[in-house]
Amino acid sequence: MGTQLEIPPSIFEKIVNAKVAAAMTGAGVSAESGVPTFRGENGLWRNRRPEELASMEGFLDDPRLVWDWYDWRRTTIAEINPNDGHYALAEMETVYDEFTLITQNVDGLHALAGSRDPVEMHGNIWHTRCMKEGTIMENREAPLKRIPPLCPNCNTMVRPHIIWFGEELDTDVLKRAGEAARSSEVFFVVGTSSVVQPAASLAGLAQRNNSLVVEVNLERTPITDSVDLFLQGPSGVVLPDLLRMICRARGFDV
Ligand code: BJW
Repeated sequence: MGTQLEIPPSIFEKIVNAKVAAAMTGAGVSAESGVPTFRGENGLWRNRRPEELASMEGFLDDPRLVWDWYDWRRTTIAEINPNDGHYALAEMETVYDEFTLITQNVDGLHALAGSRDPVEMHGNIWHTRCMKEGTIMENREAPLKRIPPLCPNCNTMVRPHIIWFGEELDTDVLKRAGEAARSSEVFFVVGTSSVVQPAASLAGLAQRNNSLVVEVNLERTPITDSVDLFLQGPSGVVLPDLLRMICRARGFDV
């Protein structure tokens, strides 16, 4: 059992009565499962910043190093499970008439927790893309037998099917995320530092379209001053508490 969150009644009423909601998550939601965040204390890898590793320049400069980083992350993620925050977000799909889960995370944990069709803005760590043919394939080998891995069709090196810095996001993915933010009555922003664009702009987009924006984070972020409600704490505790409160107010079994 968690604690009762302090939420002003007028805001809670909107959260409870909304029919259409969406959530945008970042690395913080997976932190309690054991996935390191990007910009926290353990955000560096071999003294390199994520920006140096997650870019085409970094990859072309040293594909083996970048693949080593992804192999380490894949091997870590393969061993871990979703946490209560992921499960609470999956449950939100049964609470609201429409609920879209948008994530910047590439770890696939939302789908594992039961979110039906997460909008993965930055791709998925279990997908590779051939550098020559552009073929996208699922590859769950962890650790990889060969680094860098090769395309089974043409033997060319593959890259992680992930959006790196300076790369355009997939148009359809961006459209889905934008529509979900625009049409939401409540927009939850969970466990993200809200510094990476265009994901960081979705909260503002939702707010300009009269959505109530609720941020859940351990710390304040650049958007905290402009959100309607800031719930400070670990998402694995805050989200189940919030879900319980919403369900109680709606008369659902909890
Ligand atoms: C907890 C918690 C707990 C911890 N409970 N909370 C406009 C202005 C300026 C720059 C740009 C701009 N538009 C585009 C750019 C450039 C760039 C960008 O945004 N740069 C900024 C850094 C300034 N964006 C891009 O390049 C994007 N492409 C693009 O826009 O194309 C068009 C274009 C190109 C060039 C110029 C202009 C336009 C692509 C961005 C791709 C990001 N890719 C990455 C890495 C690849 C994925 C991978 O390998 O995994 O995605 S970067 C990295 O950051 C990763 C993440 O998805 C992303 C966001 O990080 P996130 O999730 O917020 O994690 P953290 O670590 O930062 O924060 C964790 C948070 O959780 C913290 O707040 C903690 O407090 C909290 N927390 N534990 C709750 N238990």
